[in-house]
Amino acid sequence: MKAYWYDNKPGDQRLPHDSTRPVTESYLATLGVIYHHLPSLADVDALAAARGYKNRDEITVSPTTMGDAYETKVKSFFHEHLHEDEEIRYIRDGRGYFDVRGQEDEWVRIQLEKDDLIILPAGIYHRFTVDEGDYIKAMRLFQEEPKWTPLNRSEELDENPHRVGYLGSLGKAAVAAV
Ligand code: KMT
Ligand code: NI
Repeated sequence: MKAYWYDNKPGDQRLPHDSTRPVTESYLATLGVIYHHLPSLADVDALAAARGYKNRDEITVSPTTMGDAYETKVKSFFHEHLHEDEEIRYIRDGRGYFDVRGQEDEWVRIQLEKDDLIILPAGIYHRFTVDEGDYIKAMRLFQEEPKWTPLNRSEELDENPHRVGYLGSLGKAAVAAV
């Protein structure tokens, strides 16, 4: 895992976009983003059990497995969105970037590779992309049935209770007074 401020420069989403300003794991924790390096699947099983996660699947994002749908998929993962549940991903192979919004709404880029596990809290705005290797295999963990509704960022969504609750957990004023 390596985290840094996104450079906001034009160019393909799969490029590193590394501003060379690092972001620490403890800063990520202030956003509610939890990272673990877990070389043993038994540790993932334990984490899943502790958090009440009963189900999982595996997705391979690559031109080989996705064919013509690949480029469209890669672009759709990169639309800024949130979920009403937390998102857990455990990387099995390849590499990718999860971008999350920092305290001041700037992008933080988190590079993940094999044995990296990330937990994104409900309500955090984020997006995902493969890197220039065009290949990642990831385990997706679910509490119940697979439920992946991405809610795209909008002013209306800023009022969503999960979004408001998330901002409240950061200790910021969630909704401006009218
Ligand atoms: C997500 O949440 O954007 C995905 O599931 C992308 C593939 S998992 C690395
Ligand atoms: Ni997501």
